[in-house]
Amino acid sequence: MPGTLRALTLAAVLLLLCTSANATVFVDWNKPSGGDGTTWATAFQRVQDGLNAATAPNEVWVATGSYSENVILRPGIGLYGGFIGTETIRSERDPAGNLTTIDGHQAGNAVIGANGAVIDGFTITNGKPSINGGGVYCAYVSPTISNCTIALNTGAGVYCYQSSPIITNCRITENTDKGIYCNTGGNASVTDCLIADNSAVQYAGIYCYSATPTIKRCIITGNQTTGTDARGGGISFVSCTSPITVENCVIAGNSASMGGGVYLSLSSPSFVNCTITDNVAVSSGGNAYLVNSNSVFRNTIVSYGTAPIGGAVYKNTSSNPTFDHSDFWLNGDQPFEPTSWDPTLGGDNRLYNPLFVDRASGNYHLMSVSGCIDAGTNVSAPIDDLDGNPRPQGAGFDIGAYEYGPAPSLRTIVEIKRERDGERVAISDVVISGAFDGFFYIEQQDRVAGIRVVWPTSVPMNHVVSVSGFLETRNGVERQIRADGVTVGDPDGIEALGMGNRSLIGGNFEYNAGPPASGQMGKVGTGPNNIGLLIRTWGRVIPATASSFVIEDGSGVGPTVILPAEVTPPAEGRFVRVTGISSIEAGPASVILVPTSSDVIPVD
Ligand SMILES: [Ca+2]
Repeated sequence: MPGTLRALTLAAVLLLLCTSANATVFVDWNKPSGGDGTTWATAFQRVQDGLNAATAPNEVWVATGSYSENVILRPGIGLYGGFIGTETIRSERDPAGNLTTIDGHQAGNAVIGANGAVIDGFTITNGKPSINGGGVYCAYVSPTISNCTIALNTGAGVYCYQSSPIITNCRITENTDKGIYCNTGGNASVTDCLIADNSAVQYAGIYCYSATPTIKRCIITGNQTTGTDARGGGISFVSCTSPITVENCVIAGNSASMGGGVYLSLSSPSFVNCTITDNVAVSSGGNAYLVNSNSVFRNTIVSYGTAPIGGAVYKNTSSNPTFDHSDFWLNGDQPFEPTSWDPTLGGDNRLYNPLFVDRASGNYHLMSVSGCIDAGTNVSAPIDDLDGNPRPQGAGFDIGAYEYGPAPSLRTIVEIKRERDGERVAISDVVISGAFDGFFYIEQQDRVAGIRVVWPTSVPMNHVVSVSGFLETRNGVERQIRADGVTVGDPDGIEALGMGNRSLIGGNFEYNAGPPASGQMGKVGTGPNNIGLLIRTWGRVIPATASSFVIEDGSGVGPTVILPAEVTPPAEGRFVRVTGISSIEAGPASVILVPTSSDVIPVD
């Protein structure tokens, strides 16, 4: 080979090496076929083509869309979804907004793992393996699976055999044969995941057989077995002999025949700062069922379990579990089996109502008045909680998955309404403008904004108050705070804001339907939003029901006035002055909530 040609060939080889060593590979189903994957414009159409063209440690970026493929990851290569298809740096992507789906189209596992591979930002669905697997299949490999939704696979969400994947910040839901299955060996790490509504003949949510996983900050809920005499609704360990810790987890609302929440056999994992609640067993062990297990349950709430035998815990005679600084509450008529066994004795255990913020909707944070606050031990306690907030707060470690602590201090209700549903908020120095059964309204002293507060205990009208709690949207329309703490201060009044009926509700206030929602829904383009404010209006009475009427002021808009239980509406045609809270029902329909009988006064 002549010298010049040899030099040129060498240069070409070097150029090729440099290109492949640094290049991201692009995939976008919506680009013309025949692309080489080197730019978004010339992207591959298929994920697997992108993976096959990549060289470790290159990354493969995939644009939003649904890819009907059965993807085989490659060692050391990161596969990232959630791109719109124009980004130049990875942090510009938005996996939640730009859904990127690998659809296994019932033709095998949706994804097969590889050592050192990353899959991040995908929805992984519709996998159906011939034997084991489902969404993601790992055998002797340990990929990282992060920021993924692994849902509706026929089979397991993630199946591991002799594998140690890192699974973090994933939603693993509605798979037909377990959420996560760790089979025979491996040290899987499962953190910050939701494992919900998965089913299986038995062992539905997470099932570990002869494996040593670490499970932290997970919510395991709504998983259920479908077989007869089936074991393990939420999380199950069988023949797992090495030390295992389950930490800062909520295990709630799962069901099975035996062990609705937790099933242990020849396994003794430690449960630290967990909330095991509302689990159901058809035959025995509502919250937990132990066979030959010596588990330690520390700083853990065991509540509201349901089973004919052992609503809280069933154990066989060869099991010697320890409950330490844990709380038991309302686990049915026969909480423990055998009945001669009482794990609440010793160990500084409690029999407190944990006072969850909203058990009905699965919000298992503690109210400020819960006895579980500061009642835990610091022994082997975690440094954070399920939300990732630092422990301890206050005088000591709390019992349960959530540590009660100070909420971020927001200055005004206006600022609070800008926050999203689920956010924990706090406000002080506001006035109770209306008190009702099970809820009240607070208003800023400057009368610019008010908001509904859900709180089970009655509070006095016209007092200063401090509130902390979680933002929600009631009936999909009205923002409210589901309070976890309320402190009433000195008396102080607030004047109602007079307005015509047509001004009620007002326009949208920085409204975003979400989820999670933020701002406040209103009417389109009709002035300042006044939902939550104490208002005053006038008009003629049109009877509606025994405890409400419509008030008509000639504007053609008639809000419904809802009266206190003991008050009957004024006679038809009377002209009245009404003082109450501007509220909203689904529709949206304007509603005025009247706190007291003296707030409706005839003026004709
Ligand atoms: Ca504490």
